[in-house]
Amino acid sequence: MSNKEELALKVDPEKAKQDMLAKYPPKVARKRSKQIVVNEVAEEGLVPEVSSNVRTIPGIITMRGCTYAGCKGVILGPTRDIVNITHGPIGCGFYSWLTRRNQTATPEGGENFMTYCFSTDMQESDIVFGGEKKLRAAVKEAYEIFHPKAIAIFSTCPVGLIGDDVHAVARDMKEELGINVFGFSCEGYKGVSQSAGHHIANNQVFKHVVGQKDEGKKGKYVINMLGEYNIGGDAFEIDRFMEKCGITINATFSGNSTYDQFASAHTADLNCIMCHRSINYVAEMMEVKYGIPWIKVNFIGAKSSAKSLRKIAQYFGDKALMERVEEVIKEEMPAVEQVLEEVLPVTRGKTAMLFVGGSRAHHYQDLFAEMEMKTISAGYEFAHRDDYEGRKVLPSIKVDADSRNIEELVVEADPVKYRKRYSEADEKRFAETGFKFKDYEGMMPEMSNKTLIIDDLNQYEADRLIELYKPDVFCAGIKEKYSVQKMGIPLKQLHSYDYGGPYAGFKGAVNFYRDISRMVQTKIWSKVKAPWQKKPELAATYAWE
Ligand code: CFM
Repeated sequence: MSNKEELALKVDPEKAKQDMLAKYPPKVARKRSKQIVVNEVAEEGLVPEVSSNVRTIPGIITMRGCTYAGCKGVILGPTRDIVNITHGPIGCGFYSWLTRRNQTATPEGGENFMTYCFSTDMQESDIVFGGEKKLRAAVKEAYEIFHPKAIAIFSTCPVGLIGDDVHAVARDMKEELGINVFGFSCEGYKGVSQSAGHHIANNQVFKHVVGQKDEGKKGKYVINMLGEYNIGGDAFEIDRFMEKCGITINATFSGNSTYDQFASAHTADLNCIMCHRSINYVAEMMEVKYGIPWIKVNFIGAKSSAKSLRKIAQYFGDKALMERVEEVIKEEMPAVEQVLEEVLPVTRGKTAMLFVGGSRAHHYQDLFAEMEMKTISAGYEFAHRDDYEGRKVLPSIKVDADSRNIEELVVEADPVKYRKRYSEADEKRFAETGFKFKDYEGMMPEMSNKTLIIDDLNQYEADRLIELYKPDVFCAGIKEKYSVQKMGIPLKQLHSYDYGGPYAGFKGAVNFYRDISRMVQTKIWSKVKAPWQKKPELAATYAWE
């Protein structure tokens, strides 16, 4: 055991929790104490309840983003040939423009509008007298210049406040222009985080796009990859080895995707979910309406990738595919193992903390485990209880007013397009082999006892965690990066990958091993001292102290 691992284990997690809560006023402490949980895995993967998907306490400096970000930026952002118009003042459009590193590969003659920033640039007069007229003009102008297949309209906060009806505008313009135009009521305040934006985006894409085109990609094993956004080229790597295996990805939601991929998504035979939080709604609805089952996969980590490939092959139950998958794994693994061997002497026994989004704080633990690094604390920014505790808790999740605010679509089997994807014989085979659908077990059952699980971590708690545990690497995003590094700890951005990546699949694992081994070796951050660390000049207390 390394010194760091020993040190981490010496920290009593319950004391660490109390330490973090001690500075809060009683009401805040009470709320946060339900979101900070010491992990304990009981039989059947039962874990303690984590309060999540609840409102952030104002002023607490959260890591979260807004509903508009989850809808426009996360789900629709990576689709290259839909013109995405932000209806609002220019800031929302400008600051959500090309910041997420979702890459795309436009074929010869194809369209890519991602490099453009479309906005209605609302002014004070639009806020006072209404912005619908301006929005109509913007849709028309975008159509005349670009002639896209589809135009999407995203509502920012003021749109909801002044009551502009983006859906009515979309309907009218669809009729007038003869292309698909649809709107999203994804005002930033619509939910407690970007998670609400995912749900809103899922609903509208399902309602207005999926099922519009009956010709999908042809292949023997046709799947959709859901919740893979091609950050740093992850989807390219997944495409590479899928192709090697002979598996056809019909649509990716939404990394490197096109309008037609969404429109023909209902033709695939299996939905594979990477990021459960952002896209499970579409998967569920596609199952009900079109009969496509879904499974959870994880292509973060070489072993996890191999496992997920085997799971897909098992679903199809075809011997030739199973053999091909084994061959591909055998071809891919030596290069991975070679680099792993190189880095292990450095990474073994080191510690990591992960506080990211709604899925990566879980998935990346697999990569760290491959490097024999221990995750001592982790949490999501905006995930729900099922992402922490597993889908088994779904029936017990209380729907609060904030969630009720988001529309739940009522979906039925399509009388024409519904098609059962497997036979009775398959069903028997699934039962015999224990093959499970909709099988997300969540983050906590896979984490060790006594690790600290923290939902919606904030700046203050991050600082305390680092002071108490001194992890070897802290994984979060750009908002956290510099304050953590100033405390002497390297920070790996797991949203943007710090301009690196891909980290998915086999080649991605190699990249990650190398990047992390470099980061945990360097002492540079611990040597940097700010003037006030050498000579404190100011001391302060909180108002309630
Ligand atoms: Fe899913 Fe994502 Fe994530 Fe997410 Fe995100 Fe992202 Fe993320 Mo940043 S869709 S939940 S809203 S995996 S943008 S690609 S990295 S917070 S963990």
